[in-house]
Amino acid sequence: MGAMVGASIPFHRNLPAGLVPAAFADEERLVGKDGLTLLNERPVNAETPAHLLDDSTTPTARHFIRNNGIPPAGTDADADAWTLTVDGLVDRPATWSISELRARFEVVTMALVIECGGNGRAFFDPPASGSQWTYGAVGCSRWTGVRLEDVLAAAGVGSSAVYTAHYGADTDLAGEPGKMPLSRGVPIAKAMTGNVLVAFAQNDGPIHPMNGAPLRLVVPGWPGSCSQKWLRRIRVRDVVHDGPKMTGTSYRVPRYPIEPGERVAEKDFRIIGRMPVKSLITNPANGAKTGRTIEVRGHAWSGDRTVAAVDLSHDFGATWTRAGLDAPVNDGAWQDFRAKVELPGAGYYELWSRATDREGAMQPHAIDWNPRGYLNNTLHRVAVRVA
Ligand SMILES: Nc1nc2c(c(=O)[nH]1)N[C@H]1C(S)=C(S)[C@@H](COP(=O)(O)O)O[C@H]1N2
Ligand SMILES: [Mo]
Repeated sequence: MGAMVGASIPFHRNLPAGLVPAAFADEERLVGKDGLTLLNERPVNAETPAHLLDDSTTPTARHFIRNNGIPPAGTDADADAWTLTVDGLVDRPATWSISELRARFEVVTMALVIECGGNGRAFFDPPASGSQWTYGAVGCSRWTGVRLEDVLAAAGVGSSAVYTAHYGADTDLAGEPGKMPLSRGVPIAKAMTGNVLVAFAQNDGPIHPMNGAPLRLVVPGWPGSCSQKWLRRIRVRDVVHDGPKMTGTSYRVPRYPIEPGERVAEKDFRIIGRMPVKSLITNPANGAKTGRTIEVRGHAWSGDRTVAAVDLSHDFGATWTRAGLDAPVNDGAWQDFRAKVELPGAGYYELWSRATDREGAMQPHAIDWNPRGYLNNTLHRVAVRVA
């Protein structure tokens, strides 16, 4: 509880079991978060302004929050008793505590991008319903945990296995018992990638309660919804998982290009796999008053791929300059870019960033419109004024 309110609680022994500290009522469970913009209160959805994502590693306090239901309460107290069950099409179903996971499997730390499939939805025209994320439903924290690959191998994945199914401890918004707000999964091949983690630490500290403490999946490069928080169970299935938010048009896009606003039959949707190439300018902040010389900084990423180049423009795309781009610190991390930009004189400018990945995929200028507002990877634009 102390971690959640951001201070020790001298009278903690007097706290009645199940009492929700008043701090949460005021701050809508953004305790321990810094500068996030609250989009929805129930469930809590909060994004990070782009300029607060300037660090190479996203601090825990600045990792966005995307909840589909009501998070379990008091998970910090439960951490010792928390277990993960692996069952379904496995030879040796098992239940492990977090300390057993630590002892049994190699513990690794990796910087991994989690981006909500609906990041950028706010810019859809006609609008798409759902949380109106602008740019900040993305983060790249350092996650410590064990590889899902190792966990599944220990359980022995059956030859007819097709998909994983992820279950968390959060509950339905309406409070209906046994009803889950979200349960997604990934193809076995993706689950067996070495950077998919069952994580129990974030940035060398505890996972923030709203980011899935004490145990969560981190599936970099795919929609954030694959990264089940408050993880309790992984079931291996011989069919594509059909849990809440796996079916219908959830996290799905049309199989073919459509016109904005066009209606598409449900059978013509496909499940989103890897996320597209994208970049984010984190310095300067949008709307900043600057001098003529600016250091432009940011990050670029592309699901399951590395980024090959980031180009910047300050003249609405007439000319482009290549930015300096770092290699990812590990597979699944975003890549930092930076460039010195000289603006010719006083006035209004826009800085545009455009990433291109190793396969030649480049960020587009216009949104590839889809009914649910997913995968907006248009280039990032930041306005600056020079006095
Ligand atoms: N149990 C559970 N896991 C979940 C969710 C949820 O509602 N419940 N939301 C998912 C979605 S849609 C996203 S984008 C990521 C966001 O992770 P974060 O809140 O740690 O940023 O968590 C995913 N994992
Ligand atoms: Mo999401």
